[in-house]
Amino acid sequence: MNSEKERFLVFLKPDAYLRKYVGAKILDIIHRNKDYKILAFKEVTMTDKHAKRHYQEHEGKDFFPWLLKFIKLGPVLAMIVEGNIQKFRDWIGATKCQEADSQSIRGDLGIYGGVNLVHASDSAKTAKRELKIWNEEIGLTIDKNVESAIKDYVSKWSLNDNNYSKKLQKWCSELVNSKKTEDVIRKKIIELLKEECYTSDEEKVKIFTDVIIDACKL
Ligand code: 3AN
Repeated sequence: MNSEKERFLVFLKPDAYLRKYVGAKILDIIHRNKDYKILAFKEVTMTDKHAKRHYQEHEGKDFFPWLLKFIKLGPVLAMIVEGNIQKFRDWIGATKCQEADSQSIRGDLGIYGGVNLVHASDSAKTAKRELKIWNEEIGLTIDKNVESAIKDYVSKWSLNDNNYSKKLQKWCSELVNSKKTEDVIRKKIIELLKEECYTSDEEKVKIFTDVIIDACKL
């Protein structure tokens, strides 16, 4: 097996940032895994320019407007990771959560479609391109002092263990299979997200819910 150490871009997407415990859990798993070394860790709000540059290969596709709305829903947690790209990609799972292996991060903890928690460069060539973009856009670079920032983030958001992944997945599949009306499912998703996101920002929860429901319709 190819165990070559490569440097690549990983970011936890706004769904992982907003679903506080789930994001902290994923960060903790990466951080504890001896196969990977986190060389940079930065909370970033992507601008329109940055998002379009990062996802330029998808411009013009039917899901592109949705993708931009999703990725700007909130901050992302950006990292430079050292390890094996293919192994990391296998661990996060297939792009669409409902098609990902149930043991993978996206299959286990992702909600539906592209609301899939984690981005990771898909090859050494892509990694080079993405790291250049993220360095130019937000100054992402190797930082020797990442340890305490990661530990602080994980300990801050691991206090509660609200993880409603399975329930959220179930409501999305009921919507896709037209088993209940969109109104009923919207209310159920909002209730779950309010607890997972630990927020009183109702508007944010509402927009997040819209993004999830739209992902079910793509
Ligand atoms: P991956 O993140 O698995 O490498 P990409 O790079 O093909 O996937 O797509 C970038 C992001 O765009 C995905 N992570 C996902 O959020 C979204 N996406 C990709 N393909 C689709 C699709 N067919 N429908 C909805 N969203 C998609």
